[in-house]
Amino acid sequence: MTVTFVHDSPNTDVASLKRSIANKLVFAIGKDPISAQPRDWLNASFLAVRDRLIERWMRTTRAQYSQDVKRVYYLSMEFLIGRALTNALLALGLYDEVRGALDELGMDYNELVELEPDAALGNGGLGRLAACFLDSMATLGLPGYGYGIRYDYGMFKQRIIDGNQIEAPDYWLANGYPWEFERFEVQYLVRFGGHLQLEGSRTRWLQTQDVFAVAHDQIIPGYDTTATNTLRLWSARSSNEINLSKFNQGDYFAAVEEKNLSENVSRVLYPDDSTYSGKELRLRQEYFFTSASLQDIIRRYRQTHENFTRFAEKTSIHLNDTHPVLAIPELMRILIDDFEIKWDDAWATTQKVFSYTNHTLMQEALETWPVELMNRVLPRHMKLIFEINERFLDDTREQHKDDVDLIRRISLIDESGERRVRMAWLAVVASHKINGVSQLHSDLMVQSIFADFAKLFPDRFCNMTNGITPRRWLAQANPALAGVIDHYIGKTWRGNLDELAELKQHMDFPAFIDAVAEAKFANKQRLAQHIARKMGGVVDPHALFDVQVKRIHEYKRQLLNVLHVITRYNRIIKHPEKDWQPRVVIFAGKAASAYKMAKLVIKLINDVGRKINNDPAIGDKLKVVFIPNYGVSLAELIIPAADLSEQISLAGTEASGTGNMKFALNGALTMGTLDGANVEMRDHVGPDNIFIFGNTTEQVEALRKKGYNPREFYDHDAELHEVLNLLASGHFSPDDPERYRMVFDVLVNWGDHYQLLADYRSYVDAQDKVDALYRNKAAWQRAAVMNIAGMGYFSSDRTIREYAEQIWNVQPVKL
Ligand code: HBZ
Repeated sequence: MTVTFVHDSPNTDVASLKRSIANKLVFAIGKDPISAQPRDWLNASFLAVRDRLIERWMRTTRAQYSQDVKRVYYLSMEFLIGRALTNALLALGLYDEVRGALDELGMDYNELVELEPDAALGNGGLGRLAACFLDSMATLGLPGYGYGIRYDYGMFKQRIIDGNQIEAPDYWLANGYPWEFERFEVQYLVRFGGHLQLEGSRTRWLQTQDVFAVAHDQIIPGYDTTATNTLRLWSARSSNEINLSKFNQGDYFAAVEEKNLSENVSRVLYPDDSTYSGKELRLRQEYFFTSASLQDIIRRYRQTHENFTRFAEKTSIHLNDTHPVLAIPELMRILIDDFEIKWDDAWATTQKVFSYTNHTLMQEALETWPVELMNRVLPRHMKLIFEINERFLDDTREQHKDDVDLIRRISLIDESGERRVRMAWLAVVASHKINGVSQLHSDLMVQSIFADFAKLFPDRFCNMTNGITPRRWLAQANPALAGVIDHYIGKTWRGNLDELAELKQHMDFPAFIDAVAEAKFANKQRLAQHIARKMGGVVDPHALFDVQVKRIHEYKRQLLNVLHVITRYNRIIKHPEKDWQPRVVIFAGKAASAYKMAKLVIKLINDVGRKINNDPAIGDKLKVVFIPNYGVSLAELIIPAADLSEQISLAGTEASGTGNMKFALNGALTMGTLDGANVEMRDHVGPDNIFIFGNTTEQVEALRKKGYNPREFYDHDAELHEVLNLLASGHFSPDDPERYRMVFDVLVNWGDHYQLLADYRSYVDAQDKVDALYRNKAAWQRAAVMNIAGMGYFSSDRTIREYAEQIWNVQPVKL
């Protein structure tokens, strides 16, 4: 039977859209326009827009099936999507029309979009990268699926009270989320615990505690294409609604509690971005979504294939960091236990299917799970990992006789203390490709954490420099600048960011340079208004906006930025008569809730800000602002308004950074170390258009080797000495003079692990150069344009093309 379907109102003119939105309001939401609230209108708009994506979505899916395409599955614990409406409208080319329709309905688009929840199912760079990748896969027409967890509570909301970070839950689903389709019929049983029983050569996994994973789909529109992809997120549903025996025994609460407990697995995002949490619930989350995803992937494959001989040819599964690594033993389990495939065949398939991205070299971020915990929660998987390890070590022993030290180092099981499974090692052993996220990071990766493996499997390691989607990070976030660019080089840069290089041809036209400067100023006014409205502070948009927004972490060195701020403050106090370049130093970012030092840094920024902002001797020459609750939507507001972008991590610690790219694309100049992707950005924007300072990775390493003594810098740099003493004296914390004693100790007495004092002088000198250049408006604007024009390479479309060609071997679907 063929069913034909045609949308009642496929047209996309203002009048048709107006009718659609009104119809949705009445017939889908059930609200009388007379009493409808703005949120109802927003949801009605959502539904009207969604309708116009569905046909494309279905056509894409049908084409994928009929062409028997190879699919790529991006498994990620985090997707930091942000708001969806504007993005969808730009993808469909309906932005102006829907704005116009809402306008005629008496609704203000800008006010409505503020009501959309900011889907924050991620911590930071890793989660946002996944969201940019979804956008690029759809835009390139690649058959790509995102798989993750539909957390009830996303990244916590941050409030600043008395300068302290206070966390509040982010119940982003409170008002419903019309962008998703709940698929009650797509659910899989995910099992935990239990025990194993051998039946001949077969292993049975029995008496498990089970939970259902229920699919929730979001449409991922491609830009300027009918290709449309899916993000499938899993939500936990109790397998036995309530425990009937307990219920019958009269223990109603215990019965309901059990149901709640099993559903906890998709309750909340772990808000740590750099140290992994060894909690059992986290392990359960990891298995919950990888198991459901694997079952779904296999079900889809089996709809068109009878056996697994072509599985690897048709399937790529990408592991976004080690969080989904349990997918490896899960695939082995399904192939061996459920389909009775022989070990060697199952393993060959597994190795062809998986690839893995590493996002950090930091030891404390590398996941290891205790064998004891694994045995208890996932006994079958633990057994499979032991067997994978045994075979791998046997193979290696054959080639590297007697190197017991090597075997100890590369074993999937760390035996040095409590036995633990090394998840990154498992990812490396089972994947055909392993990539870092910038050239520097990929180089360091094979020299440091994966050095042994790089010798064993040199062909597996590669680099995929990160990128960002130009749709959200220029077209959507910065319509003012996007409009100027459109005027000079046309609109197609959205799909081909390399075209931005054409802007260089207009460099000598003052009208162009002025228009770029005017867009920047308008964005600064927009941000100044936000600061005034939300925080009551007044900042002058004519001042230089110096911005550091990202997670708060010692390696990112927000504290070095504060040392510069205090330096500047001291200088102004000493010479108030000088003609200082006014600056507004802006910070934003969340600290992991258990990270004491990061929280102290937030407090410090706020304390320093209070002191400086209220000092009449300082006036407008220097302001310090901490904007609360950083996230995707705030980034869209802040980044276009920046003149200077602070990317000042200790060389060798930031794998790539992606904020750095967003700022430069929006015309900010970078103040950066030679770390992560900053290195490649320097090559693309030109060394004269970026402020590079500080030690290189080699120098950092050399200093560490020879025995770094921060006190030498404290003793020999008078200005630094004064800054640190002022900090320790309680000058910024008269209510608690000892508050920053520890900060002083960390830097001067306890080894200054991230070498702030070693880079201080070169940082402050580079900041002086910033002031000098900013005074020369023409020269600054030229450099800003060189940044915009040089950023084509950092489109996530380029990154995804590289993944598709070099790792996944997938082609676009033909539409
Ligand atoms: O991934 C970041 C890197 O720090 C950054 O340099 C890079 O640009 C970005 C994208 O490749 N890493 C993270 O954001 N990591 C996490 O968010 C994280 C989350 C949970 C964890 C560990 C790390 O358990």
